[in-house]
Amino acid sequence: ELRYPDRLNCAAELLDRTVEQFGAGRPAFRSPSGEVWSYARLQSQVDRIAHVLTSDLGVRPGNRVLLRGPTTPWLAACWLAVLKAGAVAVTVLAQQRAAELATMCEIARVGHALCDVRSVDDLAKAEVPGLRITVFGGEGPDDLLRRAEEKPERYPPVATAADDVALIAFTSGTTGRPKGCMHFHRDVLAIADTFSRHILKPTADDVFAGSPPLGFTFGLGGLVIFPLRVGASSLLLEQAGPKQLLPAIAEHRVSVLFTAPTAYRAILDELDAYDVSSLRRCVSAGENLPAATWESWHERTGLRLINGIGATELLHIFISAADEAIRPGTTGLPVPGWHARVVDDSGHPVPDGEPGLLAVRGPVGCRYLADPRQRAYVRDGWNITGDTYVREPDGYFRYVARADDMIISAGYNIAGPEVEDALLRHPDVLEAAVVGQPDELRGQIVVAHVVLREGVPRSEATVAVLRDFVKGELVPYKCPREIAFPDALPRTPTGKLQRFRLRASGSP
Ligand code: 3SK
Repeated sequence: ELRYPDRLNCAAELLDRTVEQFGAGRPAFRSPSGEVWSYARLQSQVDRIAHVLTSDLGVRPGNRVLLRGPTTPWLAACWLAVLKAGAVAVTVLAQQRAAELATMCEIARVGHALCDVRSVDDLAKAEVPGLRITVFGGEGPDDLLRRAEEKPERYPPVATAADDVALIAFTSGTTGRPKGCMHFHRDVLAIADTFSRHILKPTADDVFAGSPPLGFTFGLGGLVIFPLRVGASSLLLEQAGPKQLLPAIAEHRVSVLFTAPTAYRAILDELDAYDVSSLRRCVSAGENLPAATWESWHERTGLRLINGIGATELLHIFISAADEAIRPGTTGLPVPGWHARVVDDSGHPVPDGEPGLLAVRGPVGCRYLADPRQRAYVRDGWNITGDTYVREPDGYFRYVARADDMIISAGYNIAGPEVEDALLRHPDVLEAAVVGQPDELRGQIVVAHVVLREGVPRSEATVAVLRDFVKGELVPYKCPREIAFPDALPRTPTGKLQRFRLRASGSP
């Protein structure tokens, strides 16, 4: 069981405690330009920003401060400064637009915002009553960083309680009004002391990098919290699409990589042109990892992809596996410190081998801010994540589908991800999404939306080839009746597939 002192400031632990333990001279953040921030530089920048917050801007412990901008050391420094000052960091994505930002500010009752100058337009357009926006990275005399230069180098952290709220992270899932999830100071350390410590097992020599932004807790954990907890360094990439990741890995000798299954698949094509021999841990989360992608990655790199399921509600990953315990086609086992089971609609465990709802409990729990959906998410102390899973007799958890994404066709239950995995085994397929479409006769029919590799014709002949291929992999009733060939699949800014958009788009 994890034990933390009653008084705990997680930013002070991640920074000051790490410096005490590993020294101030080691690299903390790197940027693609080659700039390196040592822990000493990070510490003084964070402390100076904390002074600006409290003495110039009047931020008080418990105040909510919105953070917005591309992934840079400055954004990470602002996040640490807000927490050190005892305030609450409200993290949002740089892609979120004025209307969404206004809703989130209203839900979280945000009074201050620290915003990269390049992301300020939409925030200003949101016209949030009473919001005080402070820009960083600009030329103006009031720029946060200019003010910080004049402040003392040391800031004594506010002695927050371990269960004071440290951050509010928003999830909109794949649809609906955003929900603000509150997480405590102790939760921030708990994700490092469970998933990272037991699955990643990082050392101070590791170099972390990846694509999820810091406004998504997958990225916040993987690119800031986990490396700082062990005195390692993190390469913060503003542009982190498949095209930027490979050269960055090669140039900066990245050893721990965080990205989504589709990115692993996309970078496979370019892999031969780069030296990725520095990689030792590759984490896939945010979406289901198809076994076909795991196998191709293993074949080409010799590395065993670490699959994981996480949730903004629970801050980070709670089921996963490491090294030889990894079993392709499954997510893994509850991370040490976490418990998981599969239950029916009334919360009773279902037998192993049968599908049901995933229920988890552990050191972090879901706490929606003023939202009645809390009652549906937390039942009898278990967090119901909304995923359908099977627990195998040996205790491994296998993903089936999002609970509301199961396809029921002519009385058969069909999981879209299983059909997607079959499609992805075909060499012409880059991405696949399989959904149910209403049908008078069968209730629903299986429809596949397939992004083809460059040069493959979008023809009836390709439809026939893919249908035949799936019939060779799965029982025929799972074979898509219809196949569409879009240019790309609709995704949320965090990379999650928006199946509801595909369902709404109708038959191809
Ligand atoms: O939402 C997710 O899928 C997720 C995955 C890993 C870590 C954190 C999150 C929120």
